[in-house]
Amino acid sequence: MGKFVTVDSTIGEVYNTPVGHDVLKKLLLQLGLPEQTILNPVVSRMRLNHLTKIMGKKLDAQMLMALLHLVNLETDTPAKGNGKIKRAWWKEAVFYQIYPRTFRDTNGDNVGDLNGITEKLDYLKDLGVDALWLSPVYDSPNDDNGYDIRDYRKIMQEFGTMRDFDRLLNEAHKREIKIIMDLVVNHTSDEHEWFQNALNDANSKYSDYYFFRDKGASGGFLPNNWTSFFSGSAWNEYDEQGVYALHLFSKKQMDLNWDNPEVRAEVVDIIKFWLEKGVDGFRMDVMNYISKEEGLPDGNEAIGELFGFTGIEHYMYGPRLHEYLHEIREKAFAPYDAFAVGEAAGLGMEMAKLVTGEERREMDMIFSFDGLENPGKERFDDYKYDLNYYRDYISDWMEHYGNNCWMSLFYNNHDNPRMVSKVNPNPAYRQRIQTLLAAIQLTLKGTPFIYQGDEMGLVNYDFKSIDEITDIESRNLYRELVNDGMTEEDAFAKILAGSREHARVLLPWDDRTDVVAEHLRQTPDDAIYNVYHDLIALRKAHPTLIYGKFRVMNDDRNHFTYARYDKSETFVIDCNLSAHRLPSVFRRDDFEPVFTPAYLENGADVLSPYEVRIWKKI
Ligand code: ISL
Ligand code: CA
Repeated sequence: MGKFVTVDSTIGEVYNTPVGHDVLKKLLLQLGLPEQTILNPVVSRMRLNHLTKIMGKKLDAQMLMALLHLVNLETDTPAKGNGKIKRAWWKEAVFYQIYPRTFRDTNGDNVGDLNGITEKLDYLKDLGVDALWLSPVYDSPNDDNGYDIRDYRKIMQEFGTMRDFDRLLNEAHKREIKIIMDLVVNHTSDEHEWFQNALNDANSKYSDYYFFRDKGASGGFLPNNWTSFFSGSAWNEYDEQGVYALHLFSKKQMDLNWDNPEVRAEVVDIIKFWLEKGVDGFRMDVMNYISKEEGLPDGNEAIGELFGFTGIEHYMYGPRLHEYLHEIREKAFAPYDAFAVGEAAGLGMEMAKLVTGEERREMDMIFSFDGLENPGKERFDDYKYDLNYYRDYISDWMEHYGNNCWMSLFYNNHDNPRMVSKVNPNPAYRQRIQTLLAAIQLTLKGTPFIYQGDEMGLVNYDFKSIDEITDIESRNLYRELVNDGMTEEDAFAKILAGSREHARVLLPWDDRTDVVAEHLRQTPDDAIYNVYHDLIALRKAHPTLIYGKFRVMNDDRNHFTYARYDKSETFVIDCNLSAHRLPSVFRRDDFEPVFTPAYLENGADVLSPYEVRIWKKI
């Protein structure tokens, strides 16, 4: 049992609870303060309200209360996790995320399609990929590119037919490639028949599938102050019906009420429908937002300001989250032995342990996002990402996540600009940085998720105007910034820094040869394909790189050296995290290099910019 904390508890006591730990860490991260700020023994013995002194006026008494409430809702503590790691296919697999809309178009309408994925299965197999995660392919009006689902049992027309899907699945399985689907069930499209029924008939059972509030009941005021991730209030007004309905995302993505057991039963049915077809698992969209605090109370304004979204403390680790995840695990995933990875923006490591600890039977894995931005930075900030932070972040998870948990490893997805560009936009370093990122990703403990185009070394796209950007998040934010008085130029610059559109540009397949794998192998600039190919092969040939222990060997700034080892083998990965030459390298006579990118300055006792070398003990 966790310990009950109050305002009289010490900072240390709060930090020792799983939620207190993660929330305090997140606060520090958001403010760009080092963890040492509160780990310091003097500070840690101080009462909680001392935090307001450390963190400044950003943190008020009400915010502390909100924090304590969250901390006390969690009564469990994570298991130690010092047993043996259990083997599983999804721990050994290399995943590849496909954003179907921009992966591969086969009928000339410039929209990727299912047949395009089928066509590239051999390419993916050659690369060494074992499993695909498909972003949503279901019927959708595309307000948020398929993350607004109208019919969970139908394929999006632009992408093809159910027959195309069956063929894709079948062809993938023939090549021993697994497929996981995107399970978007925090919300449905407003065009889903459940929502339409609910809206048009207040007495329908579907009214309780969503969060409706009578306008009369709130005297015409919005039911609460929550804001949407895509700008503005989280409430839609329906004048004709005299109601409000909740949407954490776009105005056409209506939040489902998971407290209604019928909703959960529908979700179980949807999962089973696809598992019956033979899919191998799911990536669960905004998994940690499904349970909302009863009564949907107002969010704390200071928290809202700090994180950019008001109300988030009432659903990002909701009171019944564990219960719901456990329920769908037992009722839907487990009978099919299906795999489930949850998208969990905002969860820190201790919360993650409580969601992924294997003995708890909730999710197999989550995507944690705290590694994607530097402390004090947000996605839409224009800055150079310092990889020293990634080193610290990853080392922490490698060392403390526990053997009963397993992490996902990724830098990119459909919601983020390309990491290479963020680290250093200088094209001269593109190949080196991508190689470095690939080498780290493919030699750590965890499951690598390659995002489409990583293996082509894709960087951010040079959009010239807001008109070229279709993504709803970017467009809404742009409008909001301009409405708030920012110049169009500045607003566009901000959008460019963080837009998801960078990751959603049609992949540049070479249609002259159309044998892209072949093509990539031949053109020198596409050496990155070979880097991924060779690193995946190396990982597969040496289970030590998957299951082995991890140890950091070097603490110097910009110089990240770590070992992966077990009884039979030892690898050392030596990285230069910067654009400067490093005057030292790992070198020992009983080690041989097993990965040497083409640009390696042979024999030099220097690591060139962003250079990575992998050594193996002889
Ligand atoms: O919490 C956040 C703050 O920026 C976001 O990262 C949020 O968790 C994320 O945008 C959720 O993403 C997922 O759900 C969205 C969809 O637009 C994304 O593409 C999807 O990955 C709504 O379904
Ligand atoms: Ca097409």
